[in-house]
Amino acid sequence: MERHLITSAIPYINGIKHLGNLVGSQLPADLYARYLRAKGHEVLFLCATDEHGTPAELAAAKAGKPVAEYCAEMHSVQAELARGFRLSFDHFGRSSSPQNHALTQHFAGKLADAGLIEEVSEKQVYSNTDKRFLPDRYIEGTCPNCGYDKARGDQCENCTKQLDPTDLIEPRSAVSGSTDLEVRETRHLYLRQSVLKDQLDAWIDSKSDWPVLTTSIAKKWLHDGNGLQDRGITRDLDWGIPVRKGKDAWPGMEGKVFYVWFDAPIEYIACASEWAEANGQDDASAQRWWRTDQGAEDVTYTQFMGKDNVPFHTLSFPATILGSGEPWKLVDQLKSFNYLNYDGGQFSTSQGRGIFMDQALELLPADYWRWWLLSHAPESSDSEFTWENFQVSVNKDLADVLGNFVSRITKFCRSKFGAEVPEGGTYGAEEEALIQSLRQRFKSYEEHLEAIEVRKSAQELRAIWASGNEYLQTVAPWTTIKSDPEKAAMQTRLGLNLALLFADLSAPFLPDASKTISAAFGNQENAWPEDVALSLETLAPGHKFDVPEVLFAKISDEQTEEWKAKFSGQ
Ligand code: B3M
Ligand code: ZN
Repeated sequence: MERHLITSAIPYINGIKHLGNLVGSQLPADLYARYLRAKGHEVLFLCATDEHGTPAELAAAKAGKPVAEYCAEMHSVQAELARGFRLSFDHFGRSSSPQNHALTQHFAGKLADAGLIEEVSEKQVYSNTDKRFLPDRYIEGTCPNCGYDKARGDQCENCTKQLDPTDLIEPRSAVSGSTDLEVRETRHLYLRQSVLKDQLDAWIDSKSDWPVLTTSIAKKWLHDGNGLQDRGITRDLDWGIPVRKGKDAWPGMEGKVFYVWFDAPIEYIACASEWAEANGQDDASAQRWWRTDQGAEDVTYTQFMGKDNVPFHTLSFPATILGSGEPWKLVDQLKSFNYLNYDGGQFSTSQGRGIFMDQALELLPADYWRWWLLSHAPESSDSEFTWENFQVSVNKDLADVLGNFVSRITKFCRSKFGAEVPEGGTYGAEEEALIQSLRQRFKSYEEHLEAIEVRKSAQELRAIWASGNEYLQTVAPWTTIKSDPEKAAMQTRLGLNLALLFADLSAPFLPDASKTISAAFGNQENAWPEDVALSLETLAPGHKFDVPEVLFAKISDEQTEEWKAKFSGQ
């Protein structure tokens, strides 16, 4: 049995996420977690809300609520939506937790002890209109790197470059739009990442199995221009984790908080402590996943994220961990995703363009979305959601292939042999050939899942379902029964077992449909096959079953048109 720690990038608290956010980290992480659990491995799958920094403050101000109250409410909303999409987190934590406060302050103290923190007097943009400093997202302007005119003070969304507010061309306040800005002196802590450059470089070089999308982004920030820059890790904000050196006050840093990107990845670790607490276990059970001196040496740690998050996970967070000098686990496998676009453009929260998690679940059950999103995951390049494509995918893959197979074989059996699995004779050439081909497909399905090749896994799963339909079509038990009822019974028995096998294999993608199918067969213990031929003998003759309810309804052209208009934004 292996031990797998899995984290998904933690979504910002500032509102409900769209489907592009979902497919960029949480959903593929869930697929992988479900697969590894099904294989019998020990898994700890963690996610949380990212509650600090300017996104949280700005959203709370917009909602007219105190920021702590806003965060608590949005956390519940996001947790509920995660359940709706069947995201199987072992814990969905909060970066504002007491555990993360303490751990973030602890890391800052360790980094200071190691001489990796520098106090810098720097120039920050101050808004005379708003009477405050404008860090990060409080300021917008044109990106000096690519010319995008809505770049934020912390990062350009368009080219992923990490920025400082003073880098922006034609800056304006995101609060008031004011351009009455001036530059003032303020003191901040900087993490001396540049000192760790060679260590980080060597560490990234040791990751020969990382996807190119990941390493190329990391290498770019290590070597382009002036190389790895030191990063400010404190801010002049009210909401956040107060700057302390471990448990001690930090003279000169009163009233300041840590930068959200400093404490957010530390929440991956703190979240394990939240999980332990929530489950009535002591903290040692959390450290068993994170500290290589306390049991985590055999843990494989995999992170999931969108490509814009890669620099923070390959450089900044590892710099925090390496710099602490303590034996925390570093990431082993880092799976990053490109962007999902929406119908010829981008998803846009402000323009209401695209589909958001709550709206999606109001239209259709989670499995429909999970299937489309995962089978079209933006892995090798950006991908695009269109309603036409969604309709085709649901109707063909889910309704015609998987749904139809299960309904056809169960209904046929009920009408010709009754409510129990029939006996029948032994396999013939067609059955042997089917098993042979399924063995091959199952092997490559597992290999793709193991390698977190999301689209390829989906394709292979679909091909497995399709081979069931092809088999039925070829052997046609409804014809065989006229001349050779024994043989038709055997074919039907195999068909019913195939339906159950499909349920087990589909569970990581389609947890609900998988349950519905297994329930029809009396809630067979969902077991990941060891061997395809053996699995196909799970349902013995005489085993009772029901015809499951319709698994997937087809999407009509009218619905497609209606939804397309509804979500186009204005
Ligand atoms: N909250 C950005 C995002 O939601 C950020 C990720 C933090 S991961 C530690 O894409
Ligand atoms: Zn840019």
